[in-house]
Amino acid sequence: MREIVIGAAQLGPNQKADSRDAIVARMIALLEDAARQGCTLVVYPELALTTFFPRWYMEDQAEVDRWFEREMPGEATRPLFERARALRVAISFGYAELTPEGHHYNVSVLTDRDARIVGKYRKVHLPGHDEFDTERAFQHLEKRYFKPGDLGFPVWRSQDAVIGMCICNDRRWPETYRVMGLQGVELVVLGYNTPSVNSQFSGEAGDKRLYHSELSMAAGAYQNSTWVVGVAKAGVEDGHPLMGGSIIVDPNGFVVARAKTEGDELLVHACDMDACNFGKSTIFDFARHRRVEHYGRICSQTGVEAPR
Ligand code: CDT
Repeated sequence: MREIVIGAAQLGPNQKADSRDAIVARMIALLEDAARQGCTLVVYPELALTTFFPRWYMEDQAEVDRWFEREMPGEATRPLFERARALRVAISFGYAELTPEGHHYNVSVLTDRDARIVGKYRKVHLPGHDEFDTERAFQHLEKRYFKPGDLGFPVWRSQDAVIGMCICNDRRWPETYRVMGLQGVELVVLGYNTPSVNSQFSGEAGDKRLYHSELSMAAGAYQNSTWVVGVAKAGVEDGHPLMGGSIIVDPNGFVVARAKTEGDELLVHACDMDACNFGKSTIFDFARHRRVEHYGRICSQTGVEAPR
């Protein structure tokens, strides 16, 4: 048995006016609770340190840059890293990264139990648009503020498991999980900020949004025989509702823990990495069953080419 007790630390809303310090204090409170319950890994949402600022159209780059971190840990996040090191709990969380070269990414990091960063992931699938869209009920400007990630979907061996990360919209794409699956991933951790309604279709709300989120993560888990931990930032943020629905999914695709609220909430589950072995050696034994000679389109084509 290779067990990791994992805490999925859903965050309630972060308002525009909330300081990084106040948000980090909430993250530390969840960390302390997780440590008391025996967790050795705590997963937080995408852009955990701020409001989901891509909902706001900004033209002034200085205004944009104040949502970004230039170093990690930085001044505001150092207390989180210090507490995690003292408690010997690894953490993974998302934030906006501004590199020394001036590039902007939507990223997440994974630490070991000594609070050393062992992995960084930069979001590959950026949803939304890059100019103000008058057709939408609200904006989703990730394509304006971030570059697509340039690190692929790496995995890392930590806590005797193979761990990978992705971020929010990535969870809807089977390619995300399969690229990690091909590296033997046993645990995918991810955070998300998903509006409760579709900005382009007011008829799509609530249950349907939650269903698609869960469906995507459960399918990714089952088809790659991996644990998936998906953690929301939820609740009404700056007047805009974000859905909750944080879940922990086992390698058979079953949800073993699910958030009940849209606030700060910790889900805890003891995840046995050896539970991945059966699926990986039978129905999803990639080496025996995959037929790459028929998969060429997946890497050579983006849009649909339908017959005339
Ligand atoms: N943050 C993020 O990626 N959210 C998207 C919303 C897509 S609507 C443009 C998601 O897939 O949940």
